[in-house]
Amino acid sequence: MSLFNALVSGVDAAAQAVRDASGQLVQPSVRVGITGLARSGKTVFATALVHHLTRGTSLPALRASAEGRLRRVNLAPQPDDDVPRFPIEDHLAALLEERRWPESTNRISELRLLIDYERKAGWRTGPSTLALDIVDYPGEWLLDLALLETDFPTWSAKTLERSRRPDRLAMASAWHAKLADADPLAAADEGVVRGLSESFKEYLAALRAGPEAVATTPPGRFLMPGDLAGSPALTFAPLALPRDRTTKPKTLAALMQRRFEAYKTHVVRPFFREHFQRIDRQIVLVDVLAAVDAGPAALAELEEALDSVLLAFRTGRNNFLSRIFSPRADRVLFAATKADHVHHMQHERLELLLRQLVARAVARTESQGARVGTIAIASVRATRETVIRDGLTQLRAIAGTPEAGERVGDEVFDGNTEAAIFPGELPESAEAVFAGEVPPGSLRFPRFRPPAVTVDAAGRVGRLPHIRLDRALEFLIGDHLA
Ligand SMILES: Nc1nc2c(ncn2[C@@H]2O[C@H](COP(=O)(O)OP(=O)(O)OP(=O)(O)O)[C@@H](O)[C@H]2O)c(=O)[nH]1
Ligand SMILES: [Mg+2]
Repeated sequence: MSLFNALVSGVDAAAQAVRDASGQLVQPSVRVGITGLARSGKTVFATALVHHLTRGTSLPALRASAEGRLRRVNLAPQPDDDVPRFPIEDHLAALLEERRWPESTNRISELRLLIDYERKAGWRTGPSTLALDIVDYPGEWLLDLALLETDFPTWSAKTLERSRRPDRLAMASAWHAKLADADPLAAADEGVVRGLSESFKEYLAALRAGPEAVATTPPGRFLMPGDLAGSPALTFAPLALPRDRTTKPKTLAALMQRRFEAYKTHVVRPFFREHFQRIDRQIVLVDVLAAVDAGPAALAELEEALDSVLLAFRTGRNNFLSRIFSPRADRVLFAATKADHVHHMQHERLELLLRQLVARAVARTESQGARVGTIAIASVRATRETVIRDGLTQLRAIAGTPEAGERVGDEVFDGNTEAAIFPGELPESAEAVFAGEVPPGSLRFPRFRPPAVTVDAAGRVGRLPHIRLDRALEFLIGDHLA
């Protein structure tokens, strides 16, 4: 590094474009990770973010926007050639032209935006450019971190034990039956391995579709394989091992153990090293409403999953994990999504529920030096507020177009009719849910279609409404635009 560069980067490495030793322009950049469990709203969040930044929407809570310092935001080629691109055009077309939500995704993807902005008045005023890299990846992958500290016999025993819980027995019965037929000490047979693995995956899928609604049983890639579907590293399953846990060479147990280790080496570690470790700012999206609606078991499962997610951000204290990677994310924002399903008078409660769910995990993460925030948002607001009169009482309700096939009470919607719906009152605390004080069916959160956007006489397409997306952005990148 030349003296000039050393001086420049020493003065303000983050805000100045500097040249590295080879004369290449080093662009200031910030990498924002967008994660959450399946269907939590990652893709919609990323799409809405790009939509508003590139369209120059006024975003009052994002200071650079409020102060009129955002000049222009453009898509740019992403920095990593080996990561799929976030298909922003398809997602925008779905929302704006077809009025439907983007397709579900099961792999990591990335997109780069170049934000031209004016620095704040002061000694380093003037135009600048920030590269904003957004990375959308399944939160289930973070749950795999715990596997790194586990060996095959321990993982097998724990996974089996959990599958024998009374509420899970029915879902696991087909897999348990296959397991009873398999002798761990018999010669390894690929057919048996595949059969067990398939059956185990069906159990995992049933868990996710079941009343608990969230899948927190690793391996995270079994239901979210990305490009690895069918590879040997994803073809294994727990075994009922003998008490002394012996695994002789060439046995079924030895092969399963080898695959389990391959999964850790070829799938889990590379993800943490090559992707997670490089994230500067992280947003974790949480569908609190769905979990509250699904009941105590789902909420407890969600709480546990969020705790595991945060484990990934506090490896500093864990000697074993910190040798493998050290995360650099210094801000983590937990966001309760789909807040447009309830009236704004309920938003405070929604955020409070989220805060209670992540409380334990947050305290530990903050002690690691990262700033943690919580917020209730709607990336795309699909409803508006209204009042339903019920005799003399007025109920604070929302109105939107429920998706075709959604039902509320006896009514089944056709996907084109608008309806006013009283979603019910959120409980005051997570404890109330755990105590069973929220009767099943007392909340109504049908899925709504995205809002219809206006098209003016000149053919210009209007903007997607949102709730507090700008506040989330300020938390995530506001300081980089100062
Ligand atoms: N009303 C409303 N619904 C939303 C919002 N964001 C997401 N949804 C709903 O949640 C579903 C899932 O959103 P996605 O963004 O696809 O979620 P994801 O986390 O990317 O899901 P996977 O890719 O399947 O893991 C959507 O299809 C919508 O039905 C929102 O802001 N408001
Ligand atoms: Mg997605």
